[in-house]
This record gives sequence, structure tokens and C-alpha cells, in this order.
Amino acid sequence: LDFIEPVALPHKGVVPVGDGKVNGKSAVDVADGKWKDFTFQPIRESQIARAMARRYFDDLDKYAESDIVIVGAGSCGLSTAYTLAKARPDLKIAIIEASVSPGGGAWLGGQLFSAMIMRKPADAFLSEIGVPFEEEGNYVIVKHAALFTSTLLSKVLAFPNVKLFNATSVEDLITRKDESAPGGLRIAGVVTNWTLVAMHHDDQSCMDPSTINAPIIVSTTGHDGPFGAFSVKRLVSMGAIDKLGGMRGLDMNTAEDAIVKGTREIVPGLIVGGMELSEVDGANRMGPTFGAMALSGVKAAEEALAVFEL
Ligand code: AHZ
Repeated sequence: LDFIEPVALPHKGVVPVGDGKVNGKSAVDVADGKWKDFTFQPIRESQIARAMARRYFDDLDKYAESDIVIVGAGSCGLSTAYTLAKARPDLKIAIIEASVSPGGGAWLGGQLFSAMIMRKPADAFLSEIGVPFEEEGNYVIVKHAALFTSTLLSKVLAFPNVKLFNATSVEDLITRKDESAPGGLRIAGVVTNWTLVAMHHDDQSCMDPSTINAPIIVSTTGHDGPFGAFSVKRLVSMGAIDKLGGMRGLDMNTAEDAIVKGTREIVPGLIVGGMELSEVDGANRMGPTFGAMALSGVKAAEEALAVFEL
């Protein structure tokens, strides 16, 4: 994590939380002990509608041209976003997550158990984001996977240069002919749609998607499943890579090293990390140990930053 330079973030207009006060009053002072007379400030319903809609449409406008798009907000995608946003507050980073709830498979430690295990040296990432852990020899334990995911998510969302579009699916990749690129093709953005719309393409007539242009896409959509491995499967069907290796059986020792070391730009413009990569490389799965997802995220961020530094 040495390459991450600490940066002062301009949290303009964001009220710091944690002092237990609202407008200088503590929660107890808000009602001054007179709950009988308590009332909220008045509102007209359209104010709420406009406050939400204006911001969302401003974001759609702003992030239609992004610097980096991260596809999938699981443990790998969120680790990528954190590392990138901290290192480069000047870059516009859009995260597209198909589910309403970001976090992917990292809300539980495995088989619906609570604790999350990370093998060393991934404890460095936990220290970086301030998640407490217990040490047990070669690995560390976070008391609940949700503590890792909620902490990471809260930090990612607090960066002013990150926008999470959840309930939104990447339906396709934008491509460009590029004679200088190996294979003559470059990925130049993503095609998006509301997830509920994307799920109904078979029974509703043409519901066209929208788009985001970006020079770098980081795809972390997890291993194959109803949603997973989306970008790499599309690379095969568009002929950009010949075939997928297919995720292999579980071997914690080989799997985690392979995923971290293999995180790279698969075709120009598309970096693949996390378990999506196991489908490209024919790597083993690691099951309930999450260090590789965090460090693959760090490596994916480093690969993306290298492109911007060219
Ligand atoms: O909803 C998906 C999840 O949150 C999201 N996603 C998938 N396809 C998408 C698409 N557009 C937008 N087309 C999409 N979002 O991607 C996220 C993937 O998160 P994940 O937790 O499944 O993947 P990860 O690689 O970050 O972590 C995988 C952790 C492991 S290892 C493992 C094993 O070895 O068995 N199993 C898991 C879950």
C-alpha cells in the first residue's frame, strides 16, 4: 500500500459527523426536553423530489464522461475504488452495481457465518481503512464481514470524486477499433441500464440502454453465475479473447496468490480483478478468505493509475 499518498480531501459542504450534535445541539437539546411541542421543519413534497432528482441527473451528466468505471461493487470493486479515489482525487470514478445493495458476497464470511478471514499480508488493507481485527498466526479475523464491507463502503462513498450508481447493470461494453492495440480493439466505456429493465429484455420490446465513456474500465463482477463474470464472457462473445479458462476447484494457497498477481489489463482499456479473473485464467477459487479480493483491488487500482501516468 506504499504507493498511496495520503491526501487532504475537500469535503466541501459536508458536515462532519460524530460529535453527536445537530446544528450545535445534542440530540437531547433538539427537543429541549419538550417533546410535546416538538416539530420538524416544514416541507413541500416536491422539494424532496427535486432535491433527489436534480442530484441524480447532475451525476448522470457529470459521469457520462468518467475517468474510470468500476463494474461491480463487491469486495474487490470497493477496494479498487477506495485505493483509486484516495490516490487520485482529481479522477472521476463511477461504480456501476447491479444490485440495490452494494457489497457483493462480502456481507458474511462464508456459509452464512459472521466472521471474515483475511490471510496476511492483507491485514495491511484492514489497517489502512481502520477495521479492527484479531490475529491468529498467519491470518487475521474481522468479527463480522459486515464491519469490513460497511466501513469500506462508507469510506468509498465519502470521497467526492466517486459516484455509485446502484440498481444499474452493465449490459455491454463500448468498443473502438484501435490498430495500435493488440487484437485491434480497445474498450472505451460501458453500456448501462436499470437492473430491473435489464432483467426484462426477454419479455418487453426494445428498452434501449444508456452509456458511460471512460478510457479505463475495471471489471470485478465475480465468478460465473446469474450476473457474474459479465465482462469477460462478453469479451469471448465479441471475439476479443478466444475462450475462458473457467474457475477451478478450491485451493486457498494457490488461488489467492494467482488472483492478486494476475490482476491486469486483459484487453486494452479493460482491467479485470477479483473472482471474475478466475474465469479468464482458469484459477482456483479460494472460498471464505477475502485477502485476495482486497489486494486484487489494490493491484487493479495500481494498473489503472499506470495508464493515467503514461
Ligand atoms: O451484483 C454483483 C456483485 O455485487 C456485481 N455485478 C455482477 N455483474 C454485474 C453487471 N453490472 C453491474 N453486469 C454487476 N454489476 O458485481 C459484484 C461482484 O461482487 P462479488 O463479491 O461476487 O465478487 P468479488 O470478486 O469482489 O468477490 C468475490 C468473493 C468470493 S471468492 C469466492 C469463492 O472462491 O468461492 N466466492 C466469492 C463470492
